[in-house]
Amino acid sequence: GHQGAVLWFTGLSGSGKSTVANAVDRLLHDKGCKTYVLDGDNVRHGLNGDLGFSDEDRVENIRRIGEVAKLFVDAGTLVSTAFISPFAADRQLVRDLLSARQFIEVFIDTPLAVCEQRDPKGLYKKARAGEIKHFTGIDSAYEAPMSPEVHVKTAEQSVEQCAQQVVDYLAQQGIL
Ligand code: GGZ
Repeated sequence: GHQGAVLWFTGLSGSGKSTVANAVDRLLHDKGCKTYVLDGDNVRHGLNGDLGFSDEDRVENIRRIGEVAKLFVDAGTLVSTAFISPFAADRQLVRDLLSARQFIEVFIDTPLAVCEQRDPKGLYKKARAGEIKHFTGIDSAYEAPMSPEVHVKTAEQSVEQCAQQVVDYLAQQGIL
């Protein structure tokens, strides 16, 4: 058996949060864990469909996601959240909702230059052209975690290696 916890992925757009979170989810599911992934696809269209990308809306986005993640933890699930969550204070608020072992901050540390080169949706190009305002890393801040539980460098390892690094941490902590 395992205990409920949040794997809180944070990083720039295009850093690989969702990709690594989904790879971790697959590994955990294969071990028989109860898992779930919260990301833009299932949260920003529905629950948070009323929110945009102003500072205020991002704060509210993360607050609601934190509360939902806590419900999953209460249900004994290993829930992975994949949102930029650019502000340290907002991530701290979520951390404070949970016990120390229940909140695992996973910093997907991919240099801006690499994210911009990947630009899977062409959003950086649009942000540079001024067609998207308040884009994280361009004209909106990203506050990197000071002491994440897991520090993943996607530019230096494969997706599978990144995912395994997260699973190894959970095993080390006795969560699995
Ligand atoms: C950042 C934006 C923006 C702006 C739209 N800034 O690469 P993506 O497309 O799939 O990931 C980004 C996603 C960010 O949503 P989050 O809910 O993770 O953000 S936050 O935690 O800051 O609330 C990007 C797209 O939405 N996107 N406009 N201005 N990303």
